[in-house]
Amino acid sequence: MTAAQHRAVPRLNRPALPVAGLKLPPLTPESGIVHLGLGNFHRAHQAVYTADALRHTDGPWGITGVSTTPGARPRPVIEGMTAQDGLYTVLTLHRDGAVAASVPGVHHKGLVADGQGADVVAAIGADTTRIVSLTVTEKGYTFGADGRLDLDDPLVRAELAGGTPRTALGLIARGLQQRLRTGAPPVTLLSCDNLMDNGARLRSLLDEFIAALPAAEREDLQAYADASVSTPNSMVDRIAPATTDEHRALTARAFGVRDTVPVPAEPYKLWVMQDDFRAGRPAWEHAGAVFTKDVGPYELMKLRLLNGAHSLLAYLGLLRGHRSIDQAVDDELLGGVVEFAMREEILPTVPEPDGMPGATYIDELLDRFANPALGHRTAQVGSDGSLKIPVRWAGPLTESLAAGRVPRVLALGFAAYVRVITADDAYDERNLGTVHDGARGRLTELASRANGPDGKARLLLAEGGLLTQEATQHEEFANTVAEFARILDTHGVEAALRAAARD
Ligand code: CS2
Repeated sequence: MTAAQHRAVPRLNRPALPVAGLKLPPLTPESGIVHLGLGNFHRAHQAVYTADALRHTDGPWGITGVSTTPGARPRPVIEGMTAQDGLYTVLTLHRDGAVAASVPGVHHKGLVADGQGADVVAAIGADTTRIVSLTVTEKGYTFGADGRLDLDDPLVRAELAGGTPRTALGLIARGLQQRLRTGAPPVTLLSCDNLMDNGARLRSLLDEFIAALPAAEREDLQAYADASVSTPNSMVDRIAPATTDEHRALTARAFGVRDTVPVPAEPYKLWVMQDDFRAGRPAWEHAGAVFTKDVGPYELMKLRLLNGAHSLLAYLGLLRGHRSIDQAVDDELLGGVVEFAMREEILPTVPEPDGMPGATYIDELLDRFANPALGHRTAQVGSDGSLKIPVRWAGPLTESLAAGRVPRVLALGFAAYVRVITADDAYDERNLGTVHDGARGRLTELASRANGPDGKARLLLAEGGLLTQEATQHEEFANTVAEFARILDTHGVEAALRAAARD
């Protein structure tokens, strides 16, 4: 399809539906959910579960979507959705090339945190809001290297002093303040990010935010948060890569609508959460969500095996010149080494939730990673490693070392991360995409103080703030990381992978 032909296809909006099997979803009556973080993950996960739930039972569960991307325009997602009556297409991409599409149609309204902070606070504070959910990624929680609220962050400081908020914590705290003032009913804060104990984590960061407010504001708000706010833990899972022009063209070609903001996603999805909702929730169980008291085992399994292996494939894949995760896992040497790490290094540190045997989960993961239709970029998964590695690798590493095992592939993964993060070109000049990381400057500066690749890896291990003390102070582990850093530098990634596989 030429660009002119593409422009001639009707734009996705309510009047354009139904078309080619895409149905017009019913307009939900009320916006009971304010969602922070309008990225692809939310749009392919919670929005889809909510749309499915609404097909079974009515409810006031429309979503006000808040873009939390900082900075000025362009904001393609919110602008595209606004131009399309809040609609967008989810493209489910199967391994064999088959494509299915649906339009969730659950978003009522879009707001931008950076510029419309007061409106977002008003939405969170509204009587009708029952759930405030979040997919703001690890960095959206504004914690520092010690894991606590970063009181040195200029945004956090300004918001504590009364400035219009735009961070997730600031928006929520001010929204709760409004609820307290107006006597609004209780509310649930639902974190859907890849953080261990994400609900409890959100709660403690919120408590820290409230504790740092001026005395006159602090007490009542803390009492309100204690009495009227729940923060269930959840495990979320669906691979939903970044949208490309190919996805836009596919939507036009296969479904006859021009959508500037479709979301590509894999067929698999899973959502496990604690059933602790203070003011009701959509009947997500109709869409396959699992409710359980203890989400911990599911979180550990998913964060360590899926996300942990993803990060290994990303850094080692970048070094091998692979642009996407499927290419990385298809690379026999690399795929084999990562599979070994999943089965032999990570799995022994993971509890198996009921009905989810680890070995089967690994089989499924290898199949999901190998889906070539996703085109999931190694540079995308490799971005923000400074925040992801502590969640994904630190636990398995620390527990293996405590049990007397030195996980060699994870050590190689760490050396690979150091190499990627300290590279001059952030991988953009190699046509592999840019690896973004807010800590790049700090880590590169730190590395510049050491000599040689092994010295740099040792220093980043010791002082980079990425792993636990138990891991950073483990001599044999540090020696293994340094050895791999040296092999990567002198003999290349193939030799390093062979060395990791051999011993
Ligand atoms: C990925 C995740 O980008 C990343 O870091 O590991 O986004 C992953 O695709 C999701 O967690 C899958 O549920």
